[in-house]
Order: sequence, then C-alpha cells, then structure tokens
Amino acid sequence: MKLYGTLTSPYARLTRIVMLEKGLADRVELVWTKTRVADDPILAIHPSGRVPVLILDDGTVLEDTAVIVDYLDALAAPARFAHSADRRDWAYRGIEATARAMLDGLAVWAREVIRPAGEQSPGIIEHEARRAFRLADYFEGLLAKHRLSGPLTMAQIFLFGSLDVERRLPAFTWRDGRPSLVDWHARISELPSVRGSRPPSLP
Ligand SMILES: N[C@@H](CCC(=O)N[C@@H](CS)C(=O)NCC(=O)O)C(=O)O
Repeated sequence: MKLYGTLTSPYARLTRIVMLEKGLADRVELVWTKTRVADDPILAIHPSGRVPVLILDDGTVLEDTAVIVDYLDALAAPARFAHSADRRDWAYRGIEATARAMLDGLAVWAREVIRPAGEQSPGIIEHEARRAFRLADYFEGLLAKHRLSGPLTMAQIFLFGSLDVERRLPAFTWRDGRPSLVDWHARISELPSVRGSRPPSLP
C-alpha cells in the first residue's frame, strides 16, 4: 500500500507515527507529494486533493487521518489506537478530541499566514492564536493525567502534532511559561516512531 503525504502536513506525519508504532513500515511505501499547486498531483489520486491518503493494494482510496489510523490499527495486533480496548474511556476520548481540535485550529492558523499579506484575516489569526495558547495552557495542566504520560495514545500523537506546528509557525510560542509541555515534547520527540516519521529534508 502507498501512503501519500507532503513534507509539511502534520496529519500525514501522525499517520506515519502510527504506521511505525504498528511495525508496518515494510508494508507501506511512502510517497511525497504536493498540494495546492497548479496541476496538483494528488488530484490524480482522489478528488478531495487532501493528504494523508492511503491507497490499498486493491486500489481502495482511504483519506482522513482517523480512517487511516483505524485501518492501520486493525491491520496488525495488538490494537492500540482506533481499536484499543478502552475506547469507552470517555474522559480519555474527550481529551483526545480536544487534542485533535488543537491541531485543526493550528492548521487553520498556519494556512492563514502563508496567504498573501493582503488576503490574510487578522480576525482569523487572532481567534486561532487564542485557541492554540488556551489549549497549550490546558495541556500544560493536564500532562500527568489521562493517558498523556504513559504509552503513546492518539491524544499524545495529536498533541505532539500540534506542538510541532511551531516549526512552520514561529508565532506559536507555546514553550514560554509551559515547562511541563517542554519536557513532555522533548521526551516524545525522541521516540523512534516520532523520529522516524520526520519528513526528509527539503530538496
Ligand atoms: N481532516 C483531514 C485534514 C487533512 C488536511 O487538512 N490536509 C491538508 C494538509 S495538512 C491538505 O491536504 N491540504 C490540501 C488542500 O486542502 O487542498 C485529516 O484528518 O486527514
């Protein structure tokens, strides 16, 4: 199967982390592509033009991080992510959803600031910046609880993906005054799956 991503997509990186955590690297070919360009190559793969997208060997096209994680988790036992035994741990599920919301908001912020200066919306930037820093405070206070400190969970993967947006968005200065988050991020960054999911350097 083939997993398409761009060098900058945080969502694509999250699916690579899950692929590595599940020991599936030898079954997945990574394909680096581009989006939002003329003759967008991903449009030849599927009409939404979004990454990540996983093409199964029978040609089935799976887009969306949650669907791809679901598929990869089901492929190799033991189930740990979409199919973990504790999907009915609603306190945890709520936190996972909030970590996902953080990444979704940061993706909007990061996209807004790469638009031409005259087309950017200060209102959207301010709204998303407030959300991102508010959620950084929330997670700073929560790190010791709710499966954020133990073995890697989807909540942790979404939180890592969110914090990692700092590489594209220097204005997201989440490190200031959040020592627990800084320590947590440093530890997660060293996990083999997280290191291995880094995109190759730009040509
Ligand atoms: N809900 C999707 C979001 C994926 C997404 O926003 N992908 C971006 C890159 S980070 C994309 O492909 N953008 C290209 C476009 O919108 O045309 C998921 O979870 O996979």
